[in-house]
Amino acid sequence: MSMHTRRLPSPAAPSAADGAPGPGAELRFPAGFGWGAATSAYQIEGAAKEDGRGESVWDTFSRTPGRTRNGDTGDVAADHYHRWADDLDLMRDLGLGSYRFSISWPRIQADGTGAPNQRGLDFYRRLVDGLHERGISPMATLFHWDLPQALQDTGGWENRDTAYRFAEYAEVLFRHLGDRVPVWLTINEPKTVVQNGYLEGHHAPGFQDPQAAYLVAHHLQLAHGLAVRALRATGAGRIGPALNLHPCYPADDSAEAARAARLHDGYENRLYLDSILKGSYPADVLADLGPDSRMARGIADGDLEIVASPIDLLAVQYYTPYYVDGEGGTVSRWPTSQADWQQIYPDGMYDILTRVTRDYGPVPLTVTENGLPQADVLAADGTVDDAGRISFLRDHMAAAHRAVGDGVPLESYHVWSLLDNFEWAEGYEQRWGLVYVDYPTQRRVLKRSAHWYREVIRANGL
Ligand code: GCO
Repeated sequence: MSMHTRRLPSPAAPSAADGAPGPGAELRFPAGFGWGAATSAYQIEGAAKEDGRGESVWDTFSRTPGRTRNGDTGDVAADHYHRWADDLDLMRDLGLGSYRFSISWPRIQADGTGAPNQRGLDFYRRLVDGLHERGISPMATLFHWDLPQALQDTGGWENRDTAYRFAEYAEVLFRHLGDRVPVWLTINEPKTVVQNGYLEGHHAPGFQDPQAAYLVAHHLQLAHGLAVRALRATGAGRIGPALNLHPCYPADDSAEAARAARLHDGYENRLYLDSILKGSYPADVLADLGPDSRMARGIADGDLEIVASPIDLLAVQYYTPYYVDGEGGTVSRWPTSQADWQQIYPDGMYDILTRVTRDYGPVPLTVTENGLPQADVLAADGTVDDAGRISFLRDHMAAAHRAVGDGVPLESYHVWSLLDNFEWAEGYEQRWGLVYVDYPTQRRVLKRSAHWYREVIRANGL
């Protein structure tokens, strides 16, 4: 998600304290609230060439010189494909109630079509069974960016056909795992594929083509809707999209900044929310793209009804707000994390959750990602002291709690991420995990934040 921002002086201290617990205070979450952690297949599994797995666009991209930091790839990653049982034990020890993971499409269909690969299905069957054995509820994402390369070779998400291939792949999974996966998420962050993959080009497939980008935005949402329909046809579980949402604030009091922030919100949020929850793309974004855009020409009759197929829940991923100036540029107002695109602003969590409920009605919400990267260090005494992550999580959880108190139907919260992992173009330098991964040995070490999170889960609050 890297953004080019310039920095404004902070007008005031971050208002994380609003709603955060004072000394001795307790913020309890509703009974049954789900505490979880999230990962994705390419970022943790490794085993890139095993058991019939095909190539994905991320294999191609990360193996292309100059595309990722230090030339890092997901070939080995956190070796979760081999260490899954130990990783599940760690999750149980933390007390997780929910585990959000993604399924690698090229493990299920090496070329993205046709008969499924039994060994790929077996891996996820073992994983899901292992979760149930440990009392952890599986939440499976169908697509977290690892498109089979063979489908990219026929146009990838620019090709409308890919949406139909996705629905077939989804149906394979619903048939094989539908009896034991209660919650499915369709497409992870369609916007990031659009912006990073097709506008800025620093994610796979690495293009800089605005016309293609918004056609891709439509096809990803068509794919989402087709998968929702496939689930209804085959029966089991709940389903929804996973959207990264960003509150967009005017950077100053001018009318120009207000207007620009509104359009920015259209591209960041309403382009995905209005379509899925209201059945129409936002008029301001469509007007801005123009009537002859590839996207506008790519919307067939009936598509929006498919996109807006009723969902059971909406997964929200929150990392950062945007401040938009009168020229439509973004400016930075709060301290950033190790990721220069991430401004630390916990109130943004409250704002985005309450806004979704206010504007789109009481659709059940789950936070499926929230977290921050640090250059965590394994100390000689075997500990990893990530105090910054603890305050980040505490402040964001407090903001989510405040939203629940104001009527937001939030049912669960997942930290990004369970494990340190392959952070896309940033390779392994940024560590996002609750659990430290010592890559040379693949040893896992619970960071201080993991011990802290275990107590949050036990208390069901802060
Ligand atoms: C995303 C993805 C994750 C990232 C995380 C940190 O939001 O980019 O869903 O795969 O690793 O968000 O950037």
